[in-house]
Amino acid sequence: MADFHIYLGYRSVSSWSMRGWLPLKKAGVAFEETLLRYRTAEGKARLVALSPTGKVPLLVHQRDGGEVKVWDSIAIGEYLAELLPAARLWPADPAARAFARSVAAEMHSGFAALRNELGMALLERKPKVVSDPKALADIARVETIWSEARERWGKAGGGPFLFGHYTVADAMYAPVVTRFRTYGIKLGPVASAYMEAILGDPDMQLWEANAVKEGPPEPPTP
Ligand SMILES: N[C@@H](CCC(=O)N[C@@H](CS)C(=O)NCC(=O)O)C(=O)O
Repeated sequence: MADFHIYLGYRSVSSWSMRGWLPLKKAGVAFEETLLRYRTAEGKARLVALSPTGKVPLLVHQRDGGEVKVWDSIAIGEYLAELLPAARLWPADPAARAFARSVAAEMHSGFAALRNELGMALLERKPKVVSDPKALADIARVETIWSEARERWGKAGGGPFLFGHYTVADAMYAPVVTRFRTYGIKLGPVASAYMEAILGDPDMQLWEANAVKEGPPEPPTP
């Protein structure tokens, strides 16, 4: 049995599950995963019994004879970065790391208009003209973040991600990349190249393949 176990929701719509799973996959440790269909009474009851918030993702780590639970996507990234420094889940440079943590937190706590306007629908393609000014401002802010990180650190870092190699910040923005693809949001060349890198990442492709196998989620409960 692996020491790590992650509980996830529907891969096609649960952006927070993706944000918890990606750092775990990137950490390179063995883990088990369980999908909880939280829109069914049985799935929700299991989730409530397991997680203090009744939400996914939830990471459970068997450690020192006990069990550590981490029940929030950004906390999962932080926990793994601390436990497994060789995985380099944050940039090594303090200025880059401060930027990475800030933009990860910004995604975790903000972008409400973007979330409302461009709901996560991983396997769908439904181009949309966005006219809501707040959503447009959110899209512009995301593009600024991606471009600034790529220009200041990513390009010099030798990889295609925000800080070169893959970090928790990339995991936080990965669902946004899929939303922009779903709704046909067009960005400039730096941000577009970043989107291609995220979508072409083998771990993202595995997530998508599993989303297809998993079948569609039940409709949300009113
Ligand atoms: N702040 C949390 C958000 C978690 C969250 O909202 N998860 C949703 C799925 S994307 C959930 O578990 N929903 C189940 C429910 O509300 O019943 C995180 O970063 O992990």
